[in-house]
Amino acid sequence: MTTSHEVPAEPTPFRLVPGKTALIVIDMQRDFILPGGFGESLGNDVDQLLKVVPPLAALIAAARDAGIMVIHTREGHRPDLSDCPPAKLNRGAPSQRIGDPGKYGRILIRGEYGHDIVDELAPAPGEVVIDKPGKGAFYATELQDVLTGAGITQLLVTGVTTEVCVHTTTREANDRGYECLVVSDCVGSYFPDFQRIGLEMIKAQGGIFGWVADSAAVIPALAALGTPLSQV
Ligand code: C5J
Repeated sequence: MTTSHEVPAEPTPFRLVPGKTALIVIDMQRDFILPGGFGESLGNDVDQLLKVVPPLAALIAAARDAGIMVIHTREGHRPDLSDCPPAKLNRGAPSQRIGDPGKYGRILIRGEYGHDIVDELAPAPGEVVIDKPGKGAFYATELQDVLTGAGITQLLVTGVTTEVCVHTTTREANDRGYECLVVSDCVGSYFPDFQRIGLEMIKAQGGIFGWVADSAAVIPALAALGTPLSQV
């Protein structure tokens, strides 16, 4: 077992700070991920997102074992759509818009089956679940208060989709002063090109808004968080 808190990340190693790190799991919702759901109805290849589930389940388990805070987010809206601006609502194919009936209930509506997180990644009792009406996890949510209250300064960022909600959240977290390590095999895009370029954009220019490493690099460092610093 490694005894280093340091993740071999790009563009530079990323040192986990005990007690300061949280894992954020963005929008691993049935509407985006499951076959026959909203994402697939838009013509997307959901296999690109489904393949994120096993490594992410392993990362979440490692975070829980290490005592790391795990935060989940869900993109969605009130049943009356009062928190969904027309600019967002009136987009996409008619009859497949937010609030319309889909295979897993009304699309991206809070309380519907499709809005909730896939069974394999279900939040554990006591874990924070942030309901967000936008792409970013800070907009119109309590996320900043949660992180401040817990003394968090670093985020391990995971979830879907890489170029949309993962990017929006990571960019804003970076602006708010958080060090963000995006876990490459635990984020997913429907589009392989966007996945590749999305990850490159994060770590370009000396890590313009974060670091990137895969879960095989992160999990040993998480395990080491349970090791006294004197042995690291
Ligand atoms: C999108 C998301 N892609 N969670 N949402 O609309 O990235």
